[in-house]
Amino acid sequence: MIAVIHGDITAYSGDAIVNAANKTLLGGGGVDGAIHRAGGPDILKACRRIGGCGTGEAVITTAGLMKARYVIHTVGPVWHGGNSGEPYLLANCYRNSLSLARDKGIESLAFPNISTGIYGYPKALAADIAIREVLSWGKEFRDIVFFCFESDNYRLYREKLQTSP
Ligand code: AR6
Repeated sequence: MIAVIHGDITAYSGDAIVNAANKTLLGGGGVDGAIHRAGGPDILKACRRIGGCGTGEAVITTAGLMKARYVIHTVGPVWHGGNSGEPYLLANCYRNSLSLARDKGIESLAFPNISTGIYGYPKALAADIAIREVLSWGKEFRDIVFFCFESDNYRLYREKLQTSP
């Protein structure tokens, strides 16, 4: 089932939470900061051991003190106007996160609206990519949730998912 929730992704109690991280994996603002605060220092320790992550790639760690078991860290593209491979890289975030989740036997996971905060990706364009990728690669999962922190993203996902085939 694909669902849309308006709220804080750190409260998710399924198997895995996806984090919109940066290439250092050492934490930051936005959802990344919230996940590290809620999960505690074990996440940062695991991230240090991994050592970094390329744009569009995904890596997995413990979820520390959160209810979920894992955090999948993926690095979205910074929006530079759309002609620097941003759509391809954003699609890779969703695909690589789903592929890693499948390999780990994860059945339920939650995505934030990757790249649409500090990285400046236009929300409607990002939502089209996120929904397309989850609909085409997410069939094997029991639950996939789009966790929208902002009301406009929540409205966008609700509207677009109602009109998706
Ligand atoms: N739960 C769910 N979504 C959230 C939460 C939360 N607790 N907090 C923010 N969001 P952003 P990016 C939403 O900026 O654009 C970090 O510093 C937010 O409203 O977190 O991919 C990293 O370290 C927005 O819709 O991620 C990187 O340096 C969405 O999450 C950089 O930001 C993504 O916004 C990544 O930027």
